[in-house]
Order: sequence, then structure tokens, then C-alpha cells
Amino acid sequence: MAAHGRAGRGADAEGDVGGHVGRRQEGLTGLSGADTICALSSAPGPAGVAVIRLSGPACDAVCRGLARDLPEPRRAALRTLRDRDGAAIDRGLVLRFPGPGSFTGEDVLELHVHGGRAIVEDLLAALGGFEGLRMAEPGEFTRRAFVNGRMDLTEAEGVADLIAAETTAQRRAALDQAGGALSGLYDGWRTRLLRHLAHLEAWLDFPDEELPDDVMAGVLEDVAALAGEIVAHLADARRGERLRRGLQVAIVGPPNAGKSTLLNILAERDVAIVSETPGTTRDVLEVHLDLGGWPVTLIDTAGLRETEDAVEREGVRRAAERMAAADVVLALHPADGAAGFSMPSHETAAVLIEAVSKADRLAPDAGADGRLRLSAATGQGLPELLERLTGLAAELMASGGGAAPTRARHRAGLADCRSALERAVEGGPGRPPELIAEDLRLAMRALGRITGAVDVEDLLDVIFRDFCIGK
Ligand SMILES: Nc1nc2c(ncn2[C@@H]2O[C@H](COP(=O)(O)OP(=O)(O)OP(=O)(O)O)[C@@H](O)[C@H]2O)c(=O)[nH]1
Ligand SMILES: [Mg+2]
Repeated sequence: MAAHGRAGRGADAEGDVGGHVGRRQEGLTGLSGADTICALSSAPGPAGVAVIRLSGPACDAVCRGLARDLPEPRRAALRTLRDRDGAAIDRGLVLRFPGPGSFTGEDVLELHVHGGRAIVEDLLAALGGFEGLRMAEPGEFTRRAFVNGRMDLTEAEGVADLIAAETTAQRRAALDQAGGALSGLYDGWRTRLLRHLAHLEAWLDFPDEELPDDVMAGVLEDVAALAGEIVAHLADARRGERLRRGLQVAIVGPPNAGKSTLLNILAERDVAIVSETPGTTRDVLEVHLDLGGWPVTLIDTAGLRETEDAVEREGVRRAAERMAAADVVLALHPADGAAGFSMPSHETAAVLIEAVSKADRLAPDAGADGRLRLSAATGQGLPELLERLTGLAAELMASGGGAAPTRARHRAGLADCRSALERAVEGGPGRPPELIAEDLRLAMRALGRITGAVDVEDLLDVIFRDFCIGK
């Protein structure tokens, strides 16, 4: 269990000037309530070990009831766990993490038992007999950690990404975000704005005194610099979002070009139906690859052609749609196909890789117009293709050092913040300080929405819905 060392983040600096302290806490504590939640936190068995986790005020009562004992906090204790009638369910480790220094900020109890289905089922049934206990909703443990000030929203999202990470690069980025890489940046920006705002408000409190021009000019200079930093932070070509989702590589070409065969070979499994009948693939098929630690999604599509068949036409429409949204388009021109298939024009920023497929059918002296020669039959060109894709993945997803926004909502918040900052500096130091102060307040609020410091009640259901149960 990740122990997040920070506590008490709920007291928000913005409250000094914006009056948000208290509101956030009041608005959100109802979600935590007095319920104690429990869930199987490990994957469903059978498995070597299963972990059942509880959070809430009933943890100690449950521990006494099941283990007939209350072991020392943070120390694994081997105990026999018993049902209400005293019959043993299993022997396992009991671990207590008293709040507030726990993952959720509440009392937490973990039961590590043998990962057999009947054990888990009987243990959960026994838990159902305790007063005030209920099964957890998806993401509810992490949600409580957020509500209790143990982590901010971007860190909670990092936890979700960490669990979803399929490749090393995704894991690293998620670990950074869960560890506060984004919150550190955004909190730093907010604190900077807060200082300026406090400065302005101090003058506003004494309307008889003129605000010296150089004070205002100094504030506006830094606000303009901050707007520039946000612009640079946003100009990352959506690397963070791409890394979460995986590099989208659409394989396109005329019917029978060997698209599905290529997909199967690269996936090393029989994912797609292959046949010599043109128009075999109609739906869009996806496989997830790990290329050197980078997540790559290969997309097989219907062969592009004019057709009377309504189902195939829908397949062609979907192919065009995926091609338009792809990061990389791999266009196959079959060596044995009708000459002159040309890629339909499409408006995307995607990188285009043109290849001759079925290169084993090329006449020995035939040229390939500089296209990559691929053959699923002989394996020709496949290492080069994988190398190209790995290189592109690194190029399009590696962060230039700093943390990158990973969600559309981060981008929206940053864009709002940037607009408010630009408004603040536009009129120059002569503009009424009240208006400038209001713009700074709006900019801070936009950042606060990203980290969850303000106005997030409506966001929480959406964010935590995507978590798994038990986290
Ligand atoms: N000689 C040779 N034949 C191939 C190669 N790749 C695929 N084929 C054959 O070409 C035919 C069509 O292959 P598919 O992979 O189904 O082609 P597709 O592009 O997915 O076709 P649609 O789904 O109809 O658009 C099959 O009979 C394959 O065995 C190759 O590299 N060399
Ligand atoms: Mg196919």
C-alpha cells in the first residue's frame, strides 16, 4: 500500500483570499460519511494470496470480531479469522493502519488470506454481518484519500493510471503523477498567483492610497511570465494523453493487401480473420503491443474501396474514421494488387508510412519507390517496421523532462488559467487593480479545479467511476 506522507492538504491557501476553506471540506465530507467500506483489493482468484481491504470507523471492531485481537498498528500479525459462530475461515495476516496516517486518512484494515474463491466469499459474507459495513464503490478508497486531503486529484488520477499501466513508459509517467509531479507544478503556480493577489488586495483594503506603478508592473511582469510557462507546458503535442492511450497505428490499404495478416504476425496471435476473399475485414480490430516499453495500439481496418455492400461500406467508413484519428497511418500497397492504389487524402497530422506488402510477390528487379518492403510470408521488412514504430513512439510520447498534462480536463483548466492571466496583463498597469485581482482569482480557480482544491463536487463521480473496485 502506498503511504502518502502528506496530510492536511485540505486547508487551502486560497481560502485566505478567496473564501474557499471550509466549503470544500463541508461539501465533500458527506461522501465519506460514517460508513466503513470493504472490498477485495487483489484480482479475483484463485491466487496465492487475496487482500481484502476495509476503511472507516468500524475497522477495529471488525478486527476484534474476526481475529479476536487488535494487533499492533502497521505490523503484520498472523491470526485465525473466524466467522460469527467461531468457526475458522482461514489463517492469514492482519494489518492495521490507524487514521489519519493511512492511505485513505481513515482507519484501514487489510486481511491477507489464501486466494481461494470460497475463502474470499466466506470472509466477505462474514464482513456483511458487521454493523455499518458495506461493499466499496469503484475508486472509493482513493476518493476517500482525496476527500481527506491525503492526495490531490491529479495524484488520484496517477494512481488510476498506475493500475492501468501496461508498459514501462506508462508506469513511469503514472508513478510520477501519483507522486505529485503535476500537483507540485500547479500548486507552485497557484502559490505564485496567491502572493500577487495578496499584494494587490492589501492595497485594495486602503482605497485612499495609490498603488505605486512599479508594484503593479512587477506583478504583471510575473503574471505574463507565468502565462508563457503555461503556453510552453501546453505545447507538448499531447504527449501525456498519447502515452496513456497508446500510439494509435492504423493499418490501411485496398482489400486483400494483407492488413489482417500483418496484424496477426505483429500481435503473435490469430486476432483477425484472414482470407483471399477481398472485403473480409469489416469491423475495426485492435491489438495492444509493448514496443520497447512504449504502448502501441495496432488497428486493422476494412480494405478501402467503393462497394455496394452496406456492411462493408460501414466498415470502410469506420476505417476512414480511425485513420483520421490515428497518430501513424501504415498504408499497404500489395505487390500483387492493381497498380495505382493511392491513399485517399485525409486531413490528419498523422505520420504516414507507405509500404509494399506481399513483397515476396515482387519481381526481383522491381522497385519499391522508396517504400518499405514487407512480407508476412518471408518476414522481410518486419524488423525495420517495428524499429520505425518504436522510434516514432519514443518521439511522439517521450516527455521533454517535465511532467505533461495527461487528460483533456487538465488542458481545459490550463487554457482557462492562461486566458485569465492574459486578460490580467492586457490592459497594462493602468487598469483598475480590482479587475486585475479578479482575473488572478479566476486563474487560480482554474488551477484549483485541476488539482481539486476548489469546485470539484461535480467532477468526482466522473473521475472515480473509471477506477477499479478495491482501489
Ligand atoms: N504471398 C503473400 N500472401 C500474403 C501475404 N500477406 C497476406 N497474404 C495473403 O493475402 C490474402 C489476403 O490477406 P488478408 O490479411 O486477409 O488481407 P486484408 O488486407 O486484411 O484484406 P481485407 O480484410 O479483405 O481488406 C490472404 O490469402 C493472405 O494469405 C504476404 O506477405 N505474401
Ligand atoms: Mg482484413
